[in-house]
Amino acid sequence: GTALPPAQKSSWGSFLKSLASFSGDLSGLTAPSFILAPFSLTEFPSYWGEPKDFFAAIADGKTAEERHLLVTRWFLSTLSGQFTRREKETGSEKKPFNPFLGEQFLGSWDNGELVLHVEQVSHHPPITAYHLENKKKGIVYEGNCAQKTSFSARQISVKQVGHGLLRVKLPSGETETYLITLPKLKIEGLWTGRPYVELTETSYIQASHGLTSTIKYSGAGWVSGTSHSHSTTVTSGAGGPTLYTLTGTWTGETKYAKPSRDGKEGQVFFDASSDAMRTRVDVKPVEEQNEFESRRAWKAVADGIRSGDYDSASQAKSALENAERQRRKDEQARGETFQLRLFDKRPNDPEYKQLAHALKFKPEEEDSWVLKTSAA
Ligand code: 0T9
Repeated sequence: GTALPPAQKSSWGSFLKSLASFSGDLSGLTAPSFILAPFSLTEFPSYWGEPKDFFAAIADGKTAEERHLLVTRWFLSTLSGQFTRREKETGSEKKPFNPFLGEQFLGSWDNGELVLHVEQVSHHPPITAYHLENKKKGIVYEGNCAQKTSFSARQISVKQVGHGLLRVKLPSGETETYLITLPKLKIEGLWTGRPYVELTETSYIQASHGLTSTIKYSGAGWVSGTSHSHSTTVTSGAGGPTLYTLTGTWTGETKYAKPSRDGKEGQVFFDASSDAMRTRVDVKPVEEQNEFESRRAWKAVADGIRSGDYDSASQAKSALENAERQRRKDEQARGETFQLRLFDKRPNDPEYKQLAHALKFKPEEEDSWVLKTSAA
């Protein structure tokens, strides 16, 4: 990374110092202005929909095994957008807005063939719920995510708390479900003022038909020595015999390695390097959005950041946050609690628990959020 301009060096230095005393929730952190992104965390679930053709193709798999490989391909193909987009576009990871309770992000692809609903379902701790649906193909991906952050000497470690459930409606009328767990991430490059994300440890895809994908992440300085690497195995059940091994990088090529049940060793499984495989979400112009939609609610803050007018950005941000605090106070005074508009909480989700149980490593959280039928 290149050196920071002198004007930013001291603010970055004191920012790093303030990080050391933080743990748990980075969302409330005040970051130097040059590291601020002009958009909210509620926009991030759109990365799941960007490889829209891979998402749609899941329904074309003729067997459970084919569909499992297609779900795995789609999952891996979202990672490059999720974790390298900001760095690619601006030279470093950026700090997004901390969404307000009930904030929405609504979008679509291909004139409504693929539709995304996002709602901030909790503010403390921040939890985002999303629902991505291709009705024609009978595919729904619904999930939630939160982050637990810890700071060590050289890096920030972020544990993604949450999970997704992908459902495919088969021609037989049956529904196949895939539990998707989320990787841990490290934010590196802090000392040079150019933070970027690397993924670590393991995430899983557990299907109701019994197949399991185990995705092991590694980066530069690890065994493979290449950043953004992964090695993925498809086994029949967690710990069962390996049917496929897929290796490569999630920003470039992934190939079938040995074993490969269908004899495709050496062939390309998918290639993430082309931007053409990921399509940006369509969002209504701000003037046509409802008052809870992210880009409308945050417009003044985003405009300030984009134009470099950080004073007006920070004023607009305070105004928004004060109004939110006042709303909560008013609700409390009336003896009300905030009602979600798009999602219903499903505490202790039995479907999630059943699939999570099939994994040796059992994720902790068990709540899901389900899109209200009135919103779908
Ligand atoms: C869900 C994703 C998540 C959100 C972001 C950690 C992070 C907020 C959460 C996990 C998406 O599906 C995938 C991608 C990137 C994650 C972000 C990377 C990041 O740095 C931020 C945190 C909160 C910060 O902004 C810290 C400030 C940092 C830019 C410099 C120290």
